[in-house]
Amino acid sequence: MGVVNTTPDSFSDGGKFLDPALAIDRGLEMLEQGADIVDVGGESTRPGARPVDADEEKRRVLPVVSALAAGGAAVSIDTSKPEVAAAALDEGAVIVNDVTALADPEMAAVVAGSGAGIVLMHMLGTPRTMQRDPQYGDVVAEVAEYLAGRAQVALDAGINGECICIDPGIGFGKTLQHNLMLLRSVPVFAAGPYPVLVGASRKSFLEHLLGPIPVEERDPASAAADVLAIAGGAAIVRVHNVVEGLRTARVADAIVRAAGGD
Ligand code: HH2
Repeated sequence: MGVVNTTPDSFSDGGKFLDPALAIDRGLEMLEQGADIVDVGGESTRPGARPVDADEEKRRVLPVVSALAAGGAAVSIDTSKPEVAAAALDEGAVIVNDVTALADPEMAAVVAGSGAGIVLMHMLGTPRTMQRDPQYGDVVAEVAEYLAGRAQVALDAGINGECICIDPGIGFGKTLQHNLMLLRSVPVFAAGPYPVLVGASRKSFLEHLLGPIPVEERDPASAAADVLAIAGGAAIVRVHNVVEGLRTARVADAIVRAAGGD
């Protein structure tokens, strides 16, 4: 899954693709580079980010979603607003990536009615507050229990189980240790009935581990996390650099499959 953020303030590509024409070019380039999914977002969720209203978010993402879908991309819309999701699905998006995991009950109805895929992600708190001293008793058990509960909410709303994907939410209300524990525990999440998505790309836990590194120099470190996520059974990795991300995924996947003998 390649990431295109049409925002002024995303932590990695903020301000680069505010112009829809540039965002479309970037998304089409990702498609050509081999991305299976292009995730389009119009509201940053980085720690401390300020919310954006639905009209502004739609203005940012809809032309991009529409052009990428027309260009043959499987588009995922990264939003927690039902109104934005519904409009993006009308423009051809096929997956809703909701970092609040259906916090707005209307979102479940939008997704159920459309037959789209849904990514349910774990976050502790909100982007404004999530990195203020996050605490868990047992982070892996709590995140797994939360995701199972949200998947049940999705099923109860009429979303087909085959359309559900779960994501432990790397960096969303987690300390370095929490992130490392979750990445190490991908097999726990992958043992359940739903495919697992992992988004470690360029995130600040890498800096907490390694010291300051500019975001655009974080791809090899991101790849280390992706390899272990894939070895642990992750089905989708969310990346900013599709060329490097795909090479990483293909090598990791080939090794996993060789080990399985199929
Ligand atoms: N991470 C980000 C945004 N959306 N969605 C899922 N499912 N999983 C993630 O890990 C995830 C996500 C944050 O990355 P990015 O979109 O690059 O930054 P920003 O939120 O600042 O736009």
